[in-house]
Amino acid sequence: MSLTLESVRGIFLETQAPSAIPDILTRFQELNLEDQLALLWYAYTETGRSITRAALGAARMELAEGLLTEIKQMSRPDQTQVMVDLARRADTPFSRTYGVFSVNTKLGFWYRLGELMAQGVVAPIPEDYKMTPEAETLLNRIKKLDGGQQITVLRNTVVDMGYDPLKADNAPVKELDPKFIRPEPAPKTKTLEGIPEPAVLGYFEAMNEDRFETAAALFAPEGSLQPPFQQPIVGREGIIRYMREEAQGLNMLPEQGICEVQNDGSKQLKITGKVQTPWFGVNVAMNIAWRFALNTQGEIFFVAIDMLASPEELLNLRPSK
Ligand code: 45D
Repeated sequence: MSLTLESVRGIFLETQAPSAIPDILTRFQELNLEDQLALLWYAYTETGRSITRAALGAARMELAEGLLTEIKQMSRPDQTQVMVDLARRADTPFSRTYGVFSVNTKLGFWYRLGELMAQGVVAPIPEDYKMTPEAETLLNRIKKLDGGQQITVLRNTVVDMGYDPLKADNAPVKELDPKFIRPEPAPKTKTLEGIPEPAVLGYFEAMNEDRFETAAALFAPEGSLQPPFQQPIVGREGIIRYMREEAQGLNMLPEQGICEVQNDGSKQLKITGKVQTPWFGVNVAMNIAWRFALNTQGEIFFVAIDMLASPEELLNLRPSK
């Protein structure tokens, strides 16, 4: 029997609790725009996760500088309007420029803007701003998440902002942006007990060095990668493009795993561990599971990357009988 995407997407899924993040993101979109910005601001400033300076240097901010200069010269109401336009994905010149930035440049832009708001150079969220009860409830839910999930909420909302005419047509990710430079080398991938699979170990090793072609070559030609809360990306080319955009500078720290050989000789593995983003470095560890299906040639036919709800889940490798 040959592997199909449908047959492998659900492997080990019963060992994981559903994540709260998709629902939080849906409810966030239902808030009014002022609430959206205020809630993110409080989630960003009050959760006390600090961005590392090294990451900002690595993000190469030339592209964002233009917009930051422009925004500094505006009146306060216009500054607020620009932020609202970004949040509502309005088709304005400003939102279009932002919309085609890479993920890392978008994050860097908001990071600098946040600094300018804190300094009073750019209009802050008014001190007496009162969020609606819906926004309050959502903020409290976000505060209860662990650090890795909190920054995921921030990231996903920021990435969604702005107007991208290409995205509307489902065009592939563009490669306009400079490379995000890894601030420091990743820790060496250690061997994983009970996981002798070269494709899996090679995957972590290559990802930790940003060698995405090498990582993608470990996939079957029809292989796919399913990022957290997203549909699978099928084929090596698409996987490479995705990784260039989303995986630069990540530290992958797999800790444990299991490997189950199927009757047809294919394999299913679940590996759990931590992932660090260069933005927060060692300050935030994301608890992650990789669910791999390898074909009989030992190639990666499928890997899902899941954000776990709690550190306890790192040890849930087998379904409870
Ligand atoms: O004024 O194996 C606000 C893959 C609003 C690849 C703001 C992966 C208002 C394969 C916006 C709040 C990639 C899938 C200001 C693995 C306001 C693979 C500012 C997984 C000022 C493992 C907000 C990788 C700011 C993962 C500055 C899971 C917010 C990576 C900044 C996850 C937020 C990375 C930042 C994450 C968030 C990075 C910098 C979650 C960064 C998050």
